[in-house]
Amino acid sequence: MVRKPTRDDKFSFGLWTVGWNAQDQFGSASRPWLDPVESVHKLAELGAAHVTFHDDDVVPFGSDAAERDRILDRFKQALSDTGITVEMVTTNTFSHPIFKDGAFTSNDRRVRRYGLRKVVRNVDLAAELGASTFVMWGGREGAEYDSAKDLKAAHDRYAEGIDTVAAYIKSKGYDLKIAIEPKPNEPRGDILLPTIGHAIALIDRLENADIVGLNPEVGHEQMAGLNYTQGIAQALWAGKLFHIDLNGQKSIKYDQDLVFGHGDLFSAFATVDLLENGFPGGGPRYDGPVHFDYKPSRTEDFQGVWDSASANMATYILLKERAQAFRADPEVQEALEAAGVLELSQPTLAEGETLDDLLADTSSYEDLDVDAVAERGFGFVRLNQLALEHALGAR
Ligand code: ASC
Ligand code: MN
Ligand code: MN
Ligand code: MN
Repeated sequence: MVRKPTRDDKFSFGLWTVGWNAQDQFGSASRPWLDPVESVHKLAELGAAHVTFHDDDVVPFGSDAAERDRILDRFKQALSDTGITVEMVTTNTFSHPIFKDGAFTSNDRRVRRYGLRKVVRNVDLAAELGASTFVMWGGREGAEYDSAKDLKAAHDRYAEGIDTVAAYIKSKGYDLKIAIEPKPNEPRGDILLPTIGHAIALIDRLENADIVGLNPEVGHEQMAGLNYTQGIAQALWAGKLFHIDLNGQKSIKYDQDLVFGHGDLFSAFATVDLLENGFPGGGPRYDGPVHFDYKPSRTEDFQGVWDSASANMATYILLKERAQAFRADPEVQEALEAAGVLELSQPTLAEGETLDDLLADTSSYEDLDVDAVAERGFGFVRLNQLALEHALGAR
């Protein structure tokens, strides 16, 4: 039996996830789009605490001001009726054909100016609804052909766009942070800021870097063959893990957007262990919402949609319980110790010690019995097996 989710779990869902009509490259919709109001009510019933959305998920692209107000009033009513809150808002700068060559980095300056206006308008909505994070997924910021872009100018324009929005947030005094979501490819052949590391490097060069961080998605890192836990660890270390998109992916292929844990389950265990228990030696922690960005498979009817929403939460709860048991197990603590995992927190140079001191320390080099040191077994396999047995509930 899995414990039922509560608001304290801080589970959050994109309205484009459960609401998706399951249209793909090769086939038409297998379900109708869901009314966001219905999704809010159903997610509340299932135990979620928050929802997130792209502007166009709630207000159809091209709606006039009166229609927009009417739709938003009805949406806000659903929020107040259920107690569901909006923790993150993002902008759709990828669906309409105007964005076919990107928004902030389109070669067409008219598109860049339009895209910036669309994003800024949505920042106001995010602030109005009390969101704390504003995600930017540049799905169309990229190219299929290397000759299609001046890549230096593309990075200049990307940085200009993000910095302009960040400056706007500050000028308005909004309590809002921007979180960039990397993805290596799809829908573009190659997308700019393909991984967490690329995004961190760009953020570092921004004028308003202090309010810009990351929203890494499990599957997007795994599409690049990377380790998600290691990626979010670096983001945490850099003070940049502002938000997360949890889902499932089976290796390097198209963006599968499976239920969390339905891809690489053991990697998901490591992710939850880090999110819930932090680094073994302490350090920065993630305490934001647990946000799922997945897609209920095209094979599913509405029962399947809600089953899949619940599955994300159930899997997270199970992994959290297993990860807590893992860390609490004295045998694991002993194995962590034996493996040197806790030793890594010790600075390589002692406090006050200089490199000159190290150079003068013959015990660290000249007199070191390197063969004896090389004999140490780290016991990582035993530790990993303990993790696996905890993950499987065998301990
Ligand atoms: C987002 C986001 C994604 C994409 C995708 C749209 O805002 O985080 O991964 O849009 O879900 O289908
Ligand atoms: Mn995805
Ligand atoms: Mn995402
Ligand atoms: Mn997605």
